[in-house]
Amino acid sequence: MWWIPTAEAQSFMPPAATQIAENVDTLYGFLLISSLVSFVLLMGSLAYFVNKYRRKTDSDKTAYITHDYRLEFLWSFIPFVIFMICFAWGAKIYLDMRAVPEAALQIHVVAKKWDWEFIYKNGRKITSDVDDEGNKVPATMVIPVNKPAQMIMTSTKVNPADKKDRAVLHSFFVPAFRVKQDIVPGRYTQLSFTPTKEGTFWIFCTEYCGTGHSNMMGRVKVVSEQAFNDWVIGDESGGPKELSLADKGKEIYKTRACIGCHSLNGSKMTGPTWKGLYGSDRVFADGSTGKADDNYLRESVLNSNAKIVKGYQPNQMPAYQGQLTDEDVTAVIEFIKSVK
Ligand code: HEC
Ligand SMILES: [Cu+2]
Repeated sequence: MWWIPTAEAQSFMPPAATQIAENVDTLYGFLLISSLVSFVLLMGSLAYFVNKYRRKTDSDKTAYITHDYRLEFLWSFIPFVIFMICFAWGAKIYLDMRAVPEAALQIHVVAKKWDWEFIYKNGRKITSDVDDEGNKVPATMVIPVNKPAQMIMTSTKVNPADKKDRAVLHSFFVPAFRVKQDIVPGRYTQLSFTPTKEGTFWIFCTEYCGTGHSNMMGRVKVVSEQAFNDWVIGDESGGPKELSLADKGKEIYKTRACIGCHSLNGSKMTGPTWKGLYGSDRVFADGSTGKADDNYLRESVLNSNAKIVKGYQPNQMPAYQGQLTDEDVTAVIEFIKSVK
């Protein structure tokens, strides 16, 4: 819109590289301009009335006015309307931001003190590196332009075996995308966006997380769909073949006894089948209900007694808390997602 300064003109904003970013900037422009207009109107009328009603002679007397319903209504109602516009507009953008587009490219984001790790479904793990001069090369996620991407994020310990270490809060922030989401140990949080510009953009941690916080940077590289496909294929042809996340999960399914109680073909064993489990509606023994999303599955794996599926017995499934690493759990969930 002509009355909104462009991203370049608002030199304090990085270029907008998603549709959401443009919507955020438009709302920001509206807030800026409506505040400016209100400021000028308010201060202008203040100056005008100060001058108009100033005491001009010694015998001047101010009229005794207690209130004016019409004025009071107006100065409450007009700001109310402006606030409601901002609220509705902001809520709309917020909901658009939270909506997970169908068929989004899912990437697992792991935050740990003090670095980023990106894990693709095919098992490719991208970490930071050090160049010949000893400088850090930030981990760089690659995604295709104009395709929705969904981050499934969690924070883990640097070394899962270290009993003293703790995972801490982080937050994933891509200024050019205008998206930001906290990352919490012990659960998954999500964020999705559709990049509209090719280029390389910074990812910052924006939750103060300790001494290495200021150096906790990553990058997201947005490339054409063709280049992205080449990148994925190039990955599969060269180097030692990584197991995909789902295949890793399948290994765990077989080697960690899940297979003894959970079928993949829909039949009922000691535990419920995994067929079609992901995303399905669950009914629990206490009558409550829920959806089998990433966080529910995580809780079920680590502490299955937290919610008992209706028709099954508590205390059957061993607690895997401390037995499986965060990465194992993510792999198992990817495997469950693949059992349709
Ligand atoms: C000794 C049997 C047994 C083993 C071994 C077992 N489970 Fe379970 N599991 C159950 C039972 C019984 C339930 C249903 C009761 C409940 O919700 O706790 C269940 C529930 C679940 C659920 C929730 C399923 C739903 O339908 O909502 C998940 C997820 C799960 N198990 C994952 C696993 C994983 C992963 C493993 C292996 C690492 C595993 N289980 C090993 C018996 C088992
Ligand atoms: Cu951090």
